[in-house]
Amino acid sequence: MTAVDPSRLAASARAVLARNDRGTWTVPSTTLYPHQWLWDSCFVAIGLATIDPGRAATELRSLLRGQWSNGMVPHMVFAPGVDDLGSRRLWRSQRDPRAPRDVDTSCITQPPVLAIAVHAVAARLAGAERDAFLADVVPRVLAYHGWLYRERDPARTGLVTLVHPWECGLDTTPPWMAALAGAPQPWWLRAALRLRVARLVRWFRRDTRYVPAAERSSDDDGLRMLALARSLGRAGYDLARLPPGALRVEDVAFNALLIVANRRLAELAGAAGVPVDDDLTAAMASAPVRFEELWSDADAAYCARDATSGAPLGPPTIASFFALWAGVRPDRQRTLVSQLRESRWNPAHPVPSVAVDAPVFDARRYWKGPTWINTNWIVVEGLRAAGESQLADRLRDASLALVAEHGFAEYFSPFDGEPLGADEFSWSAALTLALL
Ligand code: 2M8
Repeated sequence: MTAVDPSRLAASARAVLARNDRGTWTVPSTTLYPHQWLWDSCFVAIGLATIDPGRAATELRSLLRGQWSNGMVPHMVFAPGVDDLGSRRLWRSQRDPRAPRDVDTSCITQPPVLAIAVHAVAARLAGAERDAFLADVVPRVLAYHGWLYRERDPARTGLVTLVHPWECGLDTTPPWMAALAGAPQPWWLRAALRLRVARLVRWFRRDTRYVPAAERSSDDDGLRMLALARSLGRAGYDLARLPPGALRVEDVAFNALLIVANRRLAELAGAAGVPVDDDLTAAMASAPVRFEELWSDADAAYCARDATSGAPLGPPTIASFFALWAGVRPDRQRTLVSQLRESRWNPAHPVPSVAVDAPVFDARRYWKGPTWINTNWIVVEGLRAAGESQLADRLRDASLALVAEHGFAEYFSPFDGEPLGADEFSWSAALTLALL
């Protein structure tokens, strides 16, 4: 393992964040991702909190300028003047009266790490600056969690339902892609896939201009995701108005992070003196209990579930380990911890996003196998919460050695550490600061 020089590594991480800084918010990558993304900005704020908490607070405030009047925090806030496929033209948020008037946003959300980030930033602020930050932001985060439970868990199951793979953050993760391929498709999409014209989409793709196609989502997956975004628009992005066969998923990563975020939010609300209403309090209390329903005995893992049929969506992925942070049944916790020591989850550069022996594993393709720094950071937090500090330290050290040797790539081959996707990637740099 490469020896890590902490001050050198921190200096390079800061340089990446400075380069990607757009004043009040940070792009994930100057080439591939020129807009603001929800969980990227949260990870950036968590890292920045360790060196410049004032700027970290600004990052979160600027993210919230995209919040809708119903409380939804969109997964993207668009930079003015950048128009690419899959961005503002796809969503056209201005047509929706709930969207903000002064910025364009997407119309779906992303993993709710906002309360976790607000908590991390508030812990580094003091006095009047902290009070003002909490007074401004906490009511808006409460509105966000209120929206998640009101509109995405109308049956009050304690589990939030997602309607698009982009909402889960691990976009092309195998369980979602399998579910998407099996969901009803419009006739034109079926024809396009059969005639293999999806390849033509490559001409319009921004990502493959910067990154080899073998490291990104396949053209078919990409086209299905674009088509799904379009069809959500026809239902007004409203879960209740989706047609019967539409994709509805109780996602593991999202719901695990929501449990952690709920806890942080309850603490923040207490500190800010803002009451939490009864509905939200009840939802927060039932979430950890209902989360256990996502355990699949057959897979010995927490798996996403089809919200309509209740069927588990395999194969298990890195998301199963996010449950360590949420806090789960002790026997299941022990199973997860021992799996992290098995070779299929513990190649030279752990933790792969899919176990290396899974038939769908692909070492270089996006969320189908590579190791990511944000998921490692989440697993480190989970291991610490589970009292597994030795294993947490080992994974932290392995993650730091990976970026020290191979740079702040978007993701890495779990076998040889080859940097993949975008380089100079913001959350890899920011979470390096957090891990340091
Ligand atoms: C990836 O997602 C975007 C769409 O939202 C894309 O593929 O263009 C994902 O890795 C997502 O988790 C991340 O937030 C985003 C920006 O880094 O890129």
